[in-house]
Amino acid sequence: MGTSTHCPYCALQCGMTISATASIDAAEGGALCLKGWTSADLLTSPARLTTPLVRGPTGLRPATWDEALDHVATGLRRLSDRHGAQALGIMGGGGLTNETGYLLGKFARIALGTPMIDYNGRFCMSSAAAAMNRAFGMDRGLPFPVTDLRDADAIVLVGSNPAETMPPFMRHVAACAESGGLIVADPRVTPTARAAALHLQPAPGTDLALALGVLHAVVEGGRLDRAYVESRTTGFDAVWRVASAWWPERVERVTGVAAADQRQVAERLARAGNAYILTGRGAEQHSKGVDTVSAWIHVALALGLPGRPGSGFGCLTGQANGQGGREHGQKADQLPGYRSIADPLARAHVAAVWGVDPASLPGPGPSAYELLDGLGTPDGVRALLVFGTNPAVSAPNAAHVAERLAATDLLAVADVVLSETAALADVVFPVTQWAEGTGTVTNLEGRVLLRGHAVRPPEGVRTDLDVLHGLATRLGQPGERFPRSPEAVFDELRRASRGGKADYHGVTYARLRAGERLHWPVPEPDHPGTPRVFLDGFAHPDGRARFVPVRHQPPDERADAEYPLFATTGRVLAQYQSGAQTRQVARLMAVAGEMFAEIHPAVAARHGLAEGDPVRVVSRRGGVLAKVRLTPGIRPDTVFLPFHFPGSHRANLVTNPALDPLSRMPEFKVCAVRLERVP
Ligand SMILES: Nc1nc2c(c(=O)[nH]1)N[C@H]1C(S)=C(S)[C@@H](COP(=O)(O)OP(=O)(O)OC[C@H]3O[C@@H](n4cnc5c(=O)[nH]c(N)nc54)[C@H](O)[C@@H]3O)O[C@H]1N2
Ligand SMILES: Nc1nc2c(c(=O)[nH]1)N[C@H]1C(S)=C(S)[C@@H](COP(=O)(O)OP(=O)(O)OC[C@H]3O[C@@H](n4cnc5c(=O)[nH]c(N)nc54)[C@H](O)[C@@H]3O)O[C@H]1N2
Ligand SMILES: [Mo]
Repeated sequence: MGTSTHCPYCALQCGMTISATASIDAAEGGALCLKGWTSADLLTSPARLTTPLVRGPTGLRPATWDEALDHVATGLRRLSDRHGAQALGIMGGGGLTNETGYLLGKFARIALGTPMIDYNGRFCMSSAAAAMNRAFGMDRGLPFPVTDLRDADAIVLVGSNPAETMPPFMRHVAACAESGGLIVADPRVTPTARAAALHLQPAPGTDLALALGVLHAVVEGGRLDRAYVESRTTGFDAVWRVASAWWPERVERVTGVAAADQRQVAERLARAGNAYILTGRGAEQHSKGVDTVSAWIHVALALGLPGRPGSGFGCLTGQANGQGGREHGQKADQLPGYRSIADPLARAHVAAVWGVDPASLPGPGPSAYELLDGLGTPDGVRALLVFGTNPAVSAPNAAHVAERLAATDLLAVADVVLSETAALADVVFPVTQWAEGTGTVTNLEGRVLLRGHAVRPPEGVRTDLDVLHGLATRLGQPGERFPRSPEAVFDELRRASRGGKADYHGVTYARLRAGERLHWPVPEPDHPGTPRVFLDGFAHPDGRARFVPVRHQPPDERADAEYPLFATTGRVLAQYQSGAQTRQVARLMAVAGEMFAEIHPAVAARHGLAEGDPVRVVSRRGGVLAKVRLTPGIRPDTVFLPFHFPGSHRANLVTNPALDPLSRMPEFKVCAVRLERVP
């Protein structure tokens, strides 16, 4: 017998049981991927932090909890007195529980009094979220249960590689793939693309044009669902004015995707009884990520898919709590319940729950990259608290970001291991990880899960909530405002989210413990939850979905004689994110222990590069060292870099921090590079 919990990694949140010896079994008759099976290795890893660390003359040294908390609280007070509260900032993460994310937002706004808080979801779901909000009036990554996909006749995956990034998800699309209904758009032949009947290989950063071509083909083929467009949407004409000029042959010249294939996509979606379009980071992590997602939403709307049982549009959320992490206030512009911090009614509601004057709440702050870029500058943040993210590796333009992190007057990091960011810190708080604590996460379909406390944490570590409580009380806050009990925090979150879009008021630990499957919104404790939103109407006041005209634009950086190739970045199965956790797991390092660059054999030959050779991939910002991996399945103009490795192997040494104007998402997925041989 073991204790049941959920995997620490992706947004699928597979159930598992852990035995006393920290071995793992899959729960719910499910499967687990390699990362899931080996996740307990980290619970007992020697890399685990168990003592607070404070920087002294010779580097980080062990300290007591009181010393570490006093040091940070004193520094926060001093810097706030001297430079104002906006000199204090927080970076949070979408892997944190709802409780921690909620309390981080509250801590920033009322214990620090600063608008300077954002989180790593800015680098993840922000473009998807902005586009879903714009089109549907609400952002729930999958507006339907993931199991609905099992009955799909056609699924288009745009820039998503779930065979590596959510392996158990492939079970839900297996039937569709077997019957020839899976379509994948990716510049590489990924394991996901191999399962597809039709693989489109667009040039990086051209997915918006591709969507315009498919929309054109839908209309040209007489497949527009006029009744749906008229009764359930607004704005189609303005969108068609743009798309009418993007006939598939023109789109082929921009994207490299054959006009016939674009027409195939339109035809297969239109002919399918049940059809879905889903986007991943490949389409979204661009300086025009929001418009790109919008363009694909338009294809779905033209075919009448969203809000129809058995069909739909969705974005595949990434992190364990990537959905809940973007709902309860650790985002710069947000208050709990997916409320806007600029909305007077929202401010009044949340201020009442917090027992403060609404006028005392700061307004919206800068986005993650802007916050990091400003660290240590006269108007920027001088004291940064980091919870659940490792931006020294995962932020774009990483050499610059690491420099800015080092330029702070005070950097405090709460983590489970000495991440590359923690290694730069003045104070490190060793905290509990997933199975060692209790808390809720909200999975990719908007279902709230209680992650049980399954194993005892090592001596010396505390929870994220303990750290916030310790700091808040030292800053003069009443202790009961920052509870240490996850259930107490959740009960407050329920009230704070009440009446908001992401309404958790009816979710209770008792219901979750009893095994109820609750998808938000859940307005009241007797409400059964909402597995499928949008069936009766969209979340805009008029109940309609909105077409918003969007235009194709080339990537922020063009290829030229000096930088003739495009680099794109992403993931491999056996590593997770910045690798802070998975690089500690020997069984994963044995599979994917080394930085590589996927390069087309013809391009490699032109550069005199062979399999396994060291290569420097160089952009206008810097170069990354990697081993050549000859990859016939990648576009010859494209080089693929995984971003899981540290130091000189960081893919983010080359990435472009050009930001989407709406979502402030950086252009992780395309920048201009050249290859240099390494003697
Ligand atoms: N093993 C593993 N699993 C993970 C994670 C992990 O780090 N490792 N991270 C989790 C998180 S937080 C996230 S967000 C998800 C991400 O999950 P995915 O979105 O599936 O992951 P990525 O590898 O970032 O990108 C997907 C694909 O986009 C392609 N791509 C690159 N540029 C473009 C482009 O311009 N257009 C198109 N159409 N495709 C492009 C890449 O080749 C890649 O195969 O995975 C989650 N699961
Ligand atoms: N080039 C490139 N860069 C990317 C991307 C890309 O596709 N390409 N993808 C982006 C995306 S989608 C994402 S989501 C980000 C992810 O990048 P990061 O935010 O850096 O993600 P992680 O490596 O998961 O970092 C989480 C940190 O929190 C720690 N941790 C784990 N559990 C806990 C906990 O309970 N409490 C606390 N306090 N800490 C904990 C982990 O040890 C780790 O150090 O990277 C982004 N960066
Ligand atoms: Mo992500």
